Formats: sequence, C-alpha cells, structure tokens
Amino acid sequence: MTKCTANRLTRRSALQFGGALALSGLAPSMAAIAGSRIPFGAAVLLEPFRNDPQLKRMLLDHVDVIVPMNVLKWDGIRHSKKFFDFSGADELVDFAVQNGKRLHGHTLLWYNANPQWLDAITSPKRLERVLVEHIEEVVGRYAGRIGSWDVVNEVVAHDPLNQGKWRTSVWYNVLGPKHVDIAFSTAARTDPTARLYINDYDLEDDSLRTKARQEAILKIVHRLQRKNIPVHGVGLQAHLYAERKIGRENLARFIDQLHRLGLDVAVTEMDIIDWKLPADKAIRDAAVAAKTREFLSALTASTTPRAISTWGLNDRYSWIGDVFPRDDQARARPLPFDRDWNAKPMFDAIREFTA
Ligand code: 9MR
Repeated sequence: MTKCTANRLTRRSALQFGGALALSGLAPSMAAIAGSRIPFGAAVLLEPFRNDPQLKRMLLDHVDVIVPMNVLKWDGIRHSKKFFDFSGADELVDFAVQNGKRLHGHTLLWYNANPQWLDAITSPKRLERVLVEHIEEVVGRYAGRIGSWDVVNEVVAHDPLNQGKWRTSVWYNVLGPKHVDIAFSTAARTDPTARLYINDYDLEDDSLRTKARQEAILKIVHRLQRKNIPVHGVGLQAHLYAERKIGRENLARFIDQLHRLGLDVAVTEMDIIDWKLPADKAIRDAAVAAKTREFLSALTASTTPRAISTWGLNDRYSWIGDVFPRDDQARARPLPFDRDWNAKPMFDAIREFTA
C-alpha cells in the first residue's frame, strides 16, 4: 500500500480495512495502515550497559524506548530501608535523556526482587506508608523523564483457576487487594502526566488458565476505575513459548475489552522461549522469527501497541537460558541479536512492525 493511500484512510476505514485483511490472513499492522510507526523498546541490564560498548551503539542506532531491566526494582534502589540509591537508575535515565530516547519504568511493585527488610514488614499501616513513600520518591524523581510505568508487575496469580485471582506477596498478604489501589493512586498523584500500566505475563494464548488471567486483569482494571483511580494500559510481557500457539481470537477479544475500558496495550518484555525447538541454529532462528510475526500480526490486527519492547537485545544477556534450559545444553537464542551482535531473523520480524 502506498503512503498516499494510507493517508486518505480514516481511522474507521483503516480499522475495517485492517479487519478485512486480518480475515484474509494478510493483515499489516494498524500503525502501518494509519501511517504511524510503533516505537521499538528494549530492556537494559546495567552491567553490560557499562561494559559492552556495542550495547550503547545498538541502543543509539535501533531503540526508541529504554526500559531499565533491574535497577528501578526495590532491590535495585532500596538496599537499605533508610535511603534510596538511584546511582544505577540514573546512569540509564541520563543516557536515555541525553540521547533523546523515551523511558519506560519497571517497576514500582512486584512480589519478587524485594529487599529482605521489606518482605519482613507485617504491619499494614507501616507497609502502606513505605509503599507510598517509595512511589512518591521514585516517580517524583523521574517525573518528566520516565513517561510511563509498570506500576504493578505480576499481581495476578500464576494460575487463577486454582490459586485465586491474586498473587501472594508481601503486598497482598499484608494489605490485601488495595495494594494495587495505593500503587496506582500514588503514582498518578505524583506524576499526573505519566502513563500507568498493569504488567503481566501469559496473556497471549487461549488456554483456560490464560483466559482466567485475562479475566483477573480486567477485574483489577474495573476495580481501579470504580474507585476513580487512573490506569492507562496493560503491559503484555510476551515471554512467548515457541511451542505454544498465539490465541489470535482470544487476544483480539481481550484487547477489545481493554479498549472498551479506555485502556491501551504495550508489549513490554518480548522474547521467545526456544527450549523445545530443534538445535539447528538456522531452524531455531526461523522459528523464533515466525513466532514473533505470529504474535505481532495477531496483536496489530486489533490494536496499535504503544511500544514493542524486548527483554534485552542480545542473546548473551538474556534470562531465558537460565530459567528455560535446553535438554541438549545448546545456548538459548530468544532475542533479536545473537551473542556477537549479529541481527537475527527476529530483528527483521520486529522491524516489519516498528520501522
Ligand atoms: O530478567 C530479569 C533478571 O535479570 C532479574 O534477575 C530478575 C529479578 O529481578 O528479573 C528478571 O526480569 C523479570 C521482570 O522483572 C518481570 N517479568 C519476568 C522477567 C524475567 O524473570
């Protein structure tokens, strides 16, 4: 389609056109139809950021949004309950700002990566005070620089069918469901211009467990909206299993429900879990790229995500090999660049949607 044609399309006709193409299996991204482009983001680990000069080069050349991978977590900032250590976060934020890159903040509340002193708190009053103080300090410091936040991360149980809706954590155990209200209302009050996300994994296939997870997210969004607490979007982490099919229709239904509530969607942590794929690198890379396309074409048939971000850029600095090891001991290849910074087919797949 030429640019000229794209410009003449109204949003409604673009949606209809996209829908028709989606049915025919030829769907381009909605952003492509509308003539805009989806920003490409990447999570960045501090240690290679400091020590691998190529990483900085790649961020400058290819990335629109920088997501500090670990340094904004509680255990990155709050080693001691008495003070805030922003040294690591500042390095990444300063680099992004100086180079005209956007920033997405990860994360203000999680069940994991908490310092021990935090997990030991049992008084609801004290925990609420500590949470409010933390969010005011962190969001306040980066207001105007970090434009969007994963306000809460993984607050839905892994399997709500068997575990109830909520993830157990110090937050849920001590404060109950209102931990989410406190987090969003404090973030909104501290930086009214920031876009606020609820971020979670396993929202992309059509298993009963995933449907229950989507339902739980929708209920949390309803809860916040009933209380007039701002929430702007849902982060689909998209740690995708190469062996699982994307639930195209189920994903479209979920996104439609989110749109009806006025929320948008971002892809926040994409990588492809390749532990069950054949060892042959070329076959594996092709399958990883195909899964990337399968997901992004399903997604962009029903929405324009605010960004498409991968959890790292280079296979060398990925968590996938540690958590999803292969039986044959071959190294994981879950990301757009290989260990030596050669672009892989996954990179081309992403660029079809972001470039
Ligand atoms: O990739 C991250 C790894 O380096 C950290 O050790 C770990 C604990 O802080 O968190 C990993 O990132 C997780 C992210 O924060 C939330 N979604 C799942 C990611 C992979 O575990």
